[in-house]
Amino acid sequence: MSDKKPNVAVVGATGAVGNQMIACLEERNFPLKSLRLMASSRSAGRRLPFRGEQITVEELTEDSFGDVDIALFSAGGGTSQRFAPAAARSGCVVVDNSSAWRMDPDVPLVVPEVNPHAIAGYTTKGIIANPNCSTIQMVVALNPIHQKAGIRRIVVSTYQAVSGTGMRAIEELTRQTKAVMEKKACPREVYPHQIAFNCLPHIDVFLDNGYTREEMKMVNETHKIMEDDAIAVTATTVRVPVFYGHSESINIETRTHIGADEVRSLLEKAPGVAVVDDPQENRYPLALDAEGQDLTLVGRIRQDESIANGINMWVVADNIRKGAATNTVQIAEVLVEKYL
Ligand code: NAP
Ligand code: 3JN
Repeated sequence: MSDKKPNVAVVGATGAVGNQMIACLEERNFPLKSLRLMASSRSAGRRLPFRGEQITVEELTEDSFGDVDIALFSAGGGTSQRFAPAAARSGCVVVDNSSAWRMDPDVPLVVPEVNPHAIAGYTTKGIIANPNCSTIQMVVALNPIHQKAGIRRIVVSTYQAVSGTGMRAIEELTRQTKAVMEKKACPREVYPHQIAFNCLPHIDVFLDNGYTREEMKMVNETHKIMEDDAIAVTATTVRVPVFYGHSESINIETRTHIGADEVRSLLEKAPGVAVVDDPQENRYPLALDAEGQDLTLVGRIRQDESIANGINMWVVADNIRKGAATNTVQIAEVLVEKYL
C-alpha cells in the first residue's frame, strides 16, 4: 500500500469489543482511508458514530472484503474460523480477537510491547491473532522480568470482569444487582450461577484435565508470546462482579535472584506499564482506575518469602481496551507502519 492509509473493516462492530475498537481507531487517530462496520443480519442497518459521521452496519458475508486492506475481527471464534480465510484470500490482513487462530503455528500471536517482531509472520495465512485478555496483561508485566532474570514458574489467579463475556453479561450483572437490592427474584441467563455479589471459579468450558479453557489459554498463549515453552504456568480464572478491568494475583519463581526494588524499577521503565505501588498510602492497582485507559497497572510488588527467588505482584488492566481492542489496533498500527 503506497499512501499507507488502509481501508479498514471492524467485524463484530456492535459488540462490546467491536464498539471499543471503533473508539480506539478514533482516539488514536488511526491513519485510515475508509471504515466499514460489519455484524450479523441482526444488526445490519444500525448506524454507529465514527469521527463525527454515522456509519451503517453491514451484514458480514464472504464477499464483504473486496476493497478492505485490514479487517479487525471480534465476532466470536466460529465467525473468525469461517470468514477470516475468505477475507485473507481477498488480499486483506485479518487481526483476529478470538481464540480460533491463536495457536496455529502459521499465525503470529502478538502483544506489541513483547513480540512485535512476530508480526512479520502474517504473510503465510494473512491472519494475526490477538491473545486472550488475561494473557495480555500478564505478559506485558512479566516480560521485562523474564528478560532480566528468567522466569521458571508462574502461578496466577485472575479476577475477571463480566465485560469479558460481552454485552449480555454486562446487562446480567446490572439486572441481578438491582434485583438483589430490591429483594426480587434474580434472573440467570448468561452464567450458570448468580454473578452479582458472588465469585465464579469458572471461565469458558471445563476440559478433561480439570482446568478451564480460559486457564489453558493463559498457559499456551504465554509460551507462544514469550517464545519459551520451558516456563511452567498454572492458572485459576475467576469471574467477579466487576464491570470493567481484570485483576490478577501473580506469583513467579525466577532462575536468578531479583529483588522487589529491582522489579519495581524495571517495570517503571517498561513499555505499557504503570507502577502503582505505595501501600502505605493505600495506592495499588484497582479495576476502577484501570477502566478507560490502556496501561497495565502493577503493584503490591514484594518478595515471596517462602522461596529463594520468588516475587508476588497484583496486575490490573482494562480487559476490553488493552485486553482486546487497543492491543488489536496497536497490532494494526505496526502493520501499517512497518509491513504494508
Ligand atoms: P458481544 O458483545 O456479544 O458482541 C458480539 C459481536 O459479534 C456483535 O457485533 C455481533 O453482531 C457479532 N456477531 C456474532 N455472530 C456473528 C455472525 N455470525 N456474523 C457476524 N457478526 C456476528 O461479544 P464481545 O464481548 O464483543 O466479544 C466478541 C468476541 O471477541 C468474542 O467471542 C471473543 O472471540 C473475542 N473476545 C476476545 C477477548 C480477548 O480476550 N482478547 C475478550 C473479549 C472478547 P450482532 O450485533 O449482529 O449480534
Ligand atoms: O472471559 C473473559 O474475560 C475473556 C473472554 C474471552 C473470550 C470470550 C468468548 C470467546 C474468548 C477469547 O478471546 O478467548 C473467546 C474465544 O475463545 O474466542
